Amino acid sequence: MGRKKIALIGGGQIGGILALLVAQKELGDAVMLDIPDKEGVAKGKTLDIMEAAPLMGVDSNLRGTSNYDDIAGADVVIITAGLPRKPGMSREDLLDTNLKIMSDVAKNVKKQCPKAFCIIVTNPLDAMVYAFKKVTGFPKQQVAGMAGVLDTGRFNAFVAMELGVSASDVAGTVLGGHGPTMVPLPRTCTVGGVPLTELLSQEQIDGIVKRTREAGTEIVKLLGNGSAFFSPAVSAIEMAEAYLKDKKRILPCAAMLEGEYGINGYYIGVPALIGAGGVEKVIEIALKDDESAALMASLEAVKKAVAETKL
Ligand code: A3D
Repeated sequence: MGRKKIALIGGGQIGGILALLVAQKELGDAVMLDIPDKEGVAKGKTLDIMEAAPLMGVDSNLRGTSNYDDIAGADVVIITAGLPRKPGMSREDLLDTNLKIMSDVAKNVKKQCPKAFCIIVTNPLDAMVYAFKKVTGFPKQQVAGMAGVLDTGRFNAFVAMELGVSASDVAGTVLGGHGPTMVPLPRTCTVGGVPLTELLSQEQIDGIVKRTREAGTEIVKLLGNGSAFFSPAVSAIEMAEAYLKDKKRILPCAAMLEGEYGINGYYIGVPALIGAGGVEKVIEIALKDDESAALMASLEAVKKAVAETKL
């Protein structure tokens, strides 16, 4: 049994961190693919990491390319190809440009690695993962969007900061579309087994929910150019690792729903069981009326973006 092969489509800010994490965690060998104009960047970043491998004590071969033949037979494909936001832009402002890119990527991935577990990161997330699934025609288990892991990570980080405890002990969940309508669920969040609602006031919780919804925008404003890249890369790697190691992790991610949560035919953020079968199962949480209403409102935002793809 050889090493696993991980294709990284897009060698920008997130792509670079993904490559470093693949090597550091020895998940397999990585091929970073970018457009011909950026082939040098893909080759440069991967060579740079190869040269760090002996220092990190890890064995992973990485290379850069602009030729899709080089990703043939990949076990996992992580797609970050596309434009990121600039200050003042919504994720939906990226739709037209990124849809063209996503359609092209999807056709090539279908041809080169029809069995790969595919993780979409490109924004607007819920519409891009929908488009990728439509264009490839891959089974729903094989295609997931990365957003919930990150949105939940952000929520958990803010809770940990507020309480002064380890973020590892915070277990929150965020549902819904990846945007300002997302639905953090403080009611189900626990900290070391204690319900969050017993540890923080409603006002503090409301503040954390609001900050979580706007967390991506907060980073876009601070950076001034481009969007978050460390945490999105870590989040996508969690999903890839759950698949490659058959970990059966329950990770919030954009999954294709067929009746779960009363939603049919859309990708939206829900807790999903990820193992060797890809998205093996969607976990349903019994929602309170207000939570359910918030999820439906988020679905409307997702539907609007999906309608714009005309797929
Ligand atoms: P960036 O650093 O610009 O990298 C994108 C890369 O994609 C560039 O190197 C481009 O050259 C490359 N690219 C463009 N077209 C193609 C193509 N046809 N084939 C292959 N590569 C191509 O952006 P980034 O890495 O910061 O962000 C990538 C995407 O992730 C953006 O759409 C962001 O909005 C999105 N993003 C999503 C989240 C989520 O939580 C869902 C978080 C942060 C960023």
